[in-house]
Amino acid sequence: MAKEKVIITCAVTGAIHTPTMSDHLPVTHDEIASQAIEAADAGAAILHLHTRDPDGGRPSVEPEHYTSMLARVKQSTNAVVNITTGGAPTMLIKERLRAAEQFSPEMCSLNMGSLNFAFHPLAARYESYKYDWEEAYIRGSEANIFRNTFADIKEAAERLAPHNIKFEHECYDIGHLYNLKFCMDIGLFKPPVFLQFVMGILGGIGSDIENLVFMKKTADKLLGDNYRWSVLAAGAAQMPMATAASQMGGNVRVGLEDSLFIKRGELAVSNAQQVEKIRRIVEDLGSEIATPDEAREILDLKGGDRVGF
Ligand code: KMH
Ligand code: ZN
Repeated sequence: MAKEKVIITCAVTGAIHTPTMSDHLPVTHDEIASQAIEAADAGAAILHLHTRDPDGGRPSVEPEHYTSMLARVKQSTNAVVNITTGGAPTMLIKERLRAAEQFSPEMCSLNMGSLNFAFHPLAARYESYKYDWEEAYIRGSEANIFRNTFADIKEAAERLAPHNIKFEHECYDIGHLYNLKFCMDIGLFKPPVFLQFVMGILGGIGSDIENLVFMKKTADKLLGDNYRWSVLAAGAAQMPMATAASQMGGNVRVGLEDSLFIKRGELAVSNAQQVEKIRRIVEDLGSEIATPDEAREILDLKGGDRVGF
């Protein structure tokens, strides 16, 4: 069988990092759109998008905070838009689904279990903050439960079913693969499903090759041929784990949502820089990257002409 092309997802801005942590983190809707478009131009077939309150950069799930950037992204790229339903670990599913419901994208994320989603150790790196909400947000993550119960997952599946959206099933630990299998068995999701193995979040599975192999083997055991997969690793493991995934038949996710760095001790200047780097690695190692239309075919997506924005 011919080797399938590697799909690069870029997660442009998200809930872990705050404006203090990097001046290159896009915060306003114009900045998010511009970086998303550059990332697509660099080779990202899928753009995983969160939004922020442009006034201060707090993570937001307000549909009105998506409108202008979705319009710009659609006008300027053919990339697949994937809207988060994770929002931030402080938010509940009811509000987290509103943007996906309103804009009916080709894809959206879906978190496959509850966990302690924590990033409070980052507070030790900063003495002052740009905005008054940031320190409490980071330190408060020590008490976060990122709630994704079976009832929440069912609510997402049922509310979004009319939209024919393909989920990026985010699995932060082995148990989440079993949760997905259970949900497939009761008819919430039809194969082939798309899995994102999320590694290195404090509260989830650690980033190493043994764990990646274990996740892949468990997914094989539970799902057989009925899935495609990708890896995102938070922080320093982002590129190493993406490289490994690309060599194991998987796909990759990079972006400032999950790591602010381009290499040890050096901040990435943009999302596109991370996309360029993983693209270079993948191509140097003999694989090809998928265009957005090839990603649509591989993942059986509804098409960019059937979205609601
Ligand atoms: N940044 C990831 C570790 C979501 O958007 O649904 C978590 C995430 C969740 O991507
Ligand atoms: Zn996300």
